Amino acid sequence: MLITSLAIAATIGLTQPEQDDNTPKVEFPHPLITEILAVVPKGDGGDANKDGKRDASTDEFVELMNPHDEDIELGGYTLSDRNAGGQGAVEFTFPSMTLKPGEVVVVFNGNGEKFATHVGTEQAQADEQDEAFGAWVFVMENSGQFAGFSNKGDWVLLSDPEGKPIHVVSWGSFKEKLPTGEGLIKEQPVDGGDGSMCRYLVGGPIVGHSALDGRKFSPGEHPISAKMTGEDQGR
Ligand SMILES: [Ca+2]
Ligand SMILES: [Ca+2]
Repeated sequence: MLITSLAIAATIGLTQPEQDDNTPKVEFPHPLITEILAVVPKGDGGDANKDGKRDASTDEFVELMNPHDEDIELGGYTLSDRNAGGQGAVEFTFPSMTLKPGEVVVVFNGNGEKFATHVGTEQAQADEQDEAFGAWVFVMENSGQFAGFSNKGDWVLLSDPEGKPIHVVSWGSFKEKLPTGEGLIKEQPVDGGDGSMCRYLVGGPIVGHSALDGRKFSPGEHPISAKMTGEDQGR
């Protein structure tokens, strides 16, 4: 009887893999994209990197986290957009670093920016997590001021250290064909809203950040519910 039940459970498990909001969109050992800021809000409210001024390119960022219960080795993973290279392309390769379960990493566009605090680059990770963001912070050091995400249509592609496309989040319209590959996870935000595109649950959809909690973005903060319901509620 027991064996039969297990056999049935195993069969169901094989044919209908669990798909719920708490099952990460990506399998181990891959990190999960949890937020993308492509359309930087206008005015002082758009200063996502907290350097004191709003900039349409440098305040852009991609946030990822480790949704698994084992360490992730991030070294060699890349972030890129629809531009194939050269002018306007967003390209970033993580240096060797370990991302522990639940840890968050933010990669700012940051072209030409001088960050005062603990910020990593493609060459080396930061010496410690940045207190201002409560996360590991990196800067892409893109080659030109026009290297950034298009507001009208673009994508963020995460590829593994072997160059295999793992996860792509796209928005708007563009003439390029989306990347393809076996097992590639493709997502589009449910509702762009304004501000960033944000994932509330590790297996849930990506939606407009402002629709979730009224804020425009939250680099370094995942899940966002922690700040809204916890010790910062009365701030
Ligand atoms: Ca800024
Ligand atoms: Ca966030």
